[in-house]
Amino acid sequence: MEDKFKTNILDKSALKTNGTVNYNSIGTFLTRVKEKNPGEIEFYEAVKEVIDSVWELLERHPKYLHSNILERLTEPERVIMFRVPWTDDQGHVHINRGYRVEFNSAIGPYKGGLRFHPSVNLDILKFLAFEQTFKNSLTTLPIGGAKGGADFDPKGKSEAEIMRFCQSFMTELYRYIGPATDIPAGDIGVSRREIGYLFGQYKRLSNEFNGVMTGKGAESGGSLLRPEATGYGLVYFVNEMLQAHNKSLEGQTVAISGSGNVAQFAAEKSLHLGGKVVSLSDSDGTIYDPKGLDEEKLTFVKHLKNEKRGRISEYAKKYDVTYLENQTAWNIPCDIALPCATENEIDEQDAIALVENGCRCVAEGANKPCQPGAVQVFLKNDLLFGPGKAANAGGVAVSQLEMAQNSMHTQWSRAEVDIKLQEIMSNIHSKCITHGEADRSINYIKGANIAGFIKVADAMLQQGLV
Ligand code: NDP
Ligand code: 2IT
Repeated sequence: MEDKFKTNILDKSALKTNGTVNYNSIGTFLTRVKEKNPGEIEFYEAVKEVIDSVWELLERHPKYLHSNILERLTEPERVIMFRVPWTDDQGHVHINRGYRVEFNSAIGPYKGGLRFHPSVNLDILKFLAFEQTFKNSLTTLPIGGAKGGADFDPKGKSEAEIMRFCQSFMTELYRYIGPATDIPAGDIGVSRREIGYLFGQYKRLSNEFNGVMTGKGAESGGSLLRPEATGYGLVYFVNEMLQAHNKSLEGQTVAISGSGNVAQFAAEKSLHLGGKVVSLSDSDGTIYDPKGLDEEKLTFVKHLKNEKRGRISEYAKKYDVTYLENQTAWNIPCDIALPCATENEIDEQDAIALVENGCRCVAEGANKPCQPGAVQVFLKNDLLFGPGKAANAGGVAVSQLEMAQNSMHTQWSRAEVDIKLQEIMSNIHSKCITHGEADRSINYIKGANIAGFIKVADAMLQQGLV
């Protein structure tokens, strides 16, 4: 049976079986993705990266092509779009657009964050939900992939406005989610504060206190170490990559972008492991502190960003260091770069600058912060490159640990969660090596994509055409 299909694929003609059309080359498949999702550039790039990695595997295992698993995997199971009306403190009416992209539930209930940012649109959320599907698979935990959010800008809003927006958003979303169906969490612009308001409204509407959301405050059933998990996990992953190449973080200079949840705790764990963190940023600019952050400076950043909701330029004023207005961190000399702000923040020129300034390791705390051209520069120059779906998976992994604790009505200690997080990041690293080992080096992108793909695809085959 397999041989027959293999012959058909090599015939270079579209393979027709039972009315389904499969694809005889990456090119024809990707053209079809482009045509079906016009203008969705971010989604297309995310799909292309995965397909480039897994195509060889598909050719060796025609069962995937025969069952048209690629087309099934690139079509979200469900997309929900809805109106979010709310009033500001002056009584003016505003309308935002809310979304939940429930991408794939083959290995578990839909799971992924909510993003509140003016740039949110369907393309970005489909890309993030697609990535999330493979990331969640890589964690080895039973969670499917989703993403959601709204084109709402939390900046400059009062506490009451944030609460009213969250309540209105959840008043629509609550009917589609549940602890065994879809479990949202935070992302850009959605932190413990917003999760609290969203969860409160869900509880009120459903009359159930359950594990429908993760990233809750510890008093509301949140897991200890969830706030730290993405940043800590990122640095644990970097440590694994360095150790596999007989290196360590001790004494290394680390450039970090962003100053939100992921960046803060990536900086904290880098400090714990002996790194020198020289930069942080926000959408207005970057601070360059050649002496490096310490615990006191980091406490200042957390207060500035999480309580005061100020700008990172205030760090430069307080500690009398360089502020690079409207500039990124990628011209700063460093050994390790950790982009932790948003997608596409490192382009090809930035990548060349990083390499020329001595950077040897890049790991993505954000989702796809490195543009495809930048990734090529890193690979050509033999840098260690940790793709987001592996390197930043610690956040969603601890979210799943929060679900587990909620369903058992218990709370694990910080130390217990930390040990599990380290084990998970180490397992993800091992999977990347298993599937990404090449002649002299490890292609972590290929390793992560193949490992993530196999589990989801096999589960889909087991469950039939649904
Ligand atoms: P936060 O909202 O806490 O912080 C985001 C940071 O990135 C802020 O410093 C923000 O600056 C900056 N930023 C956001 N958008 C832009 C932009 N368009 N241009 C420049 N800077 C920008 O978000 P998180 O730290 O939670 O998320 C950061 C990244 O990590 C995202 O890519 C997210 O998808 C990813 N991620 C998050 C996880 C989590 O658990 N939170 C898990 C895995 C990945 P400003 O305040 O000026 O907007
Ligand atoms: O991109 C991500 O992995 C997240 N924003 C975390 C998702 C989650 O469900 O914890």
